[in-house]
Formats: sequence, C-alpha cells, structure tokens
Amino acid sequence: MSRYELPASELTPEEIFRTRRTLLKALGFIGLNAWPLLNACTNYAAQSRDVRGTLVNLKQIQAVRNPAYTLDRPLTDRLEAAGYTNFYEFTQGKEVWRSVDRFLTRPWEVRITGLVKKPLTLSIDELLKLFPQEERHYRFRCVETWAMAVPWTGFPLAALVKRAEPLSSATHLSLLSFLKRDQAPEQGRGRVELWPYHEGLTLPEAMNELAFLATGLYGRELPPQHGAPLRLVTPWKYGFKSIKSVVEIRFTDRQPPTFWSSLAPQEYGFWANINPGVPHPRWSQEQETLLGSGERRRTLLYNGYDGQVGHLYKQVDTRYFF
Ligand SMILES: Nc1nc2c(c(=O)[nH]1)N[C@H]1C(S)=C(S)[C@@H](COP(=O)(O)O)O[C@H]1N2
Ligand SMILES: [Mo]
Repeated sequence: MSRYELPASELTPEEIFRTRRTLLKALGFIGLNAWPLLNACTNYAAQSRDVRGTLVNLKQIQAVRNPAYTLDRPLTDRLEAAGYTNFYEFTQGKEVWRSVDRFLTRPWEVRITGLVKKPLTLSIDELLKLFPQEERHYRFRCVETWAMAVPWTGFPLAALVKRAEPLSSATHLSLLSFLKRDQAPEQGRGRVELWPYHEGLTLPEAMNELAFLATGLYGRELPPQHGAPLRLVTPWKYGFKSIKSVVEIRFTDRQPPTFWSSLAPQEYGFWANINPGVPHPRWSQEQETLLGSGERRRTLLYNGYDGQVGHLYKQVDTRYFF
C-alpha cells in the first residue's frame, strides 16, 4: 500500500515537529539569534489562524452566471469547501489551508505546447482578459466519496483548445501542475519522480462543453488550497482528474500518464468517470457524503451529467477501463 493511502490521522504531524524545533531554538537550545524567535512566532500565528484567513484579499471576478447548469442540491458552504481540500503537494491531510503560506500563485504563466499550430504562453492576467469569465454551478465528487456543489468562475477549456489550433495528429491533452519543492513540501518526499502532478483528457473530452478551466469560485479568485490561480474542473469525473494550479497544457498523439494511475494502477485508471456501479477496489461508490451538511446521497452515473457526456463512452467498457 502506498503512503498516500494512509488516513491523515495516522501520519506524523510534521508541523508539530517543526514548531517544537523552532521553539527549542527560540529558547536558546540551538544557537542564539533573533531568527528562531521570529520563526516560532510566525508558526504560532499560522497554526492559530482560521480557515477564513485564506479567503480574505481574494479579488472579485466579474462573471455572468450560465443558467444551463443547475443543481439538485444546495451549494456547499464556502468555508466548509475551503477547509477540506485535497492537494498532495502540500499535505496528505485535508487541512491544506494550514500549509499553503509559502505558495506563490502570482506571477503565473501557463504554456500551451505540443501538437498545436499556435503554441502560447499566457500569464494568468492575460487568460482572464482573453476569455470571458462565466459562473457555473457544478456538482463535484471525490473518489473518496465526499462531494460538494460549488459556483466556479472561469471559461470552457474548449475555448483555449480552439485558440491553440490543435494539429490533426493531436488526440489527447496532458495537463501539468507546478514543481516548486521550496514551496510545496511533499514534492521533496517519497516518490519524488512522480511530481509534478499530471492528468490527461482525450481531445473530445477537452472539447466537451462541461470541461472547464476555473479561475475562481464563489465570485472570487481561487484561494491557494483550491488550486490557484487556474485549475481544471471535469465534474463527470472523480475529483483527482480536476488538476490544480496548472502550468502547462500539452497536446499529444497518445494517452498521457496520470499521477494516480502511476501511483496505484490497480485502483485508479485514466478515465476516472464517476460510476456508482463500479466499486473502488476497497470501497463502494454507490453513495456520497456532502461536505458541510453531511447529507448522504446516491451517486449518479457521470455525476448526473450523462446527458452531456454519455455519448463519449459508448465504446468504452468502464468496468475494465475505469
Ligand atoms: N495539483 C493537484 N491537483 C489536484 C490534487 C492534488 O493533490 N494536486 N488533488 C485532486 C483531488 S484528489 C481532488 S478530490 C480535487 C479536490 O479539489 P478541491 O480540494 O478544490 O475540492 O483536486 C484534485 N486536483
Ligand atoms: Mo479526490
């Protein structure tokens, strides 16, 4: 079993260790200067800070609500969503917001590379200017069975694909996240060769109306723990497909490797389509628990987006190609 599968409660709390060390330093056990004391103070501030602290100073994003996407459940409370996230670059626990203080998300550039007529490098501000921002209310379902419903702001991935003009040989997109070991502690530990986090889509999936590049949620730019400044959202697929903090979108002529299928191929595949009829090897996928309210719901095929994406998978037997 890989170390990524351990529940957060069984892990050594690295932060506690670090604080103790700086405290010892501050008390003069290890050398004598002003830095340790300063460190101890900032560590203390970081630990006693509330999740709300990560949501202040986020710029508003002007976006028109797209009424085509309506929900069958209430929106998740903003704080509940921000307080319970997956971002393995920073921690294997859910309180990612405690570990993102050093993560710099501006300036930020996104490269469009590979089999395209127009390779592009765009800053996040250029992306925001180039593509009209809209708001979409989407369901979201993690493979671990928690679920949420949030108002994303951003633009369709298809708009970016069209702008890049893929060559006729392009069949897939490979999406890459950042590599910053100094800012993301987990990138320096364990199977370091797997970083940066990477995901993939077929070209028809990327062109599907649902595939979305989010620059914000709840009307403001993304907080770091949700994948600032730009992340993918594919609401018919398990959450791990929705790669955060994207720096490169590469067009290729083959199915790209993905982070989780490289880490645990018997448990996670390329497709990652939400399907209550296909259990995870270690648990059922029939039900989900909504963040915040704790309400239990039956999980829907393709997370309820069968109408939009079902036609893509008529040829794929997802019992075997999960
Ligand atoms: N770069 C990166 N992207 C990532 C992850 C990650 O660890 N690193 N985790 C994924 C998983 S498992 C899920 S469920 C979603 C969670 O999105 P949220 O935390 O914004 O709700 O992000 C996905 N994108
Ligand atoms: Mo997930």
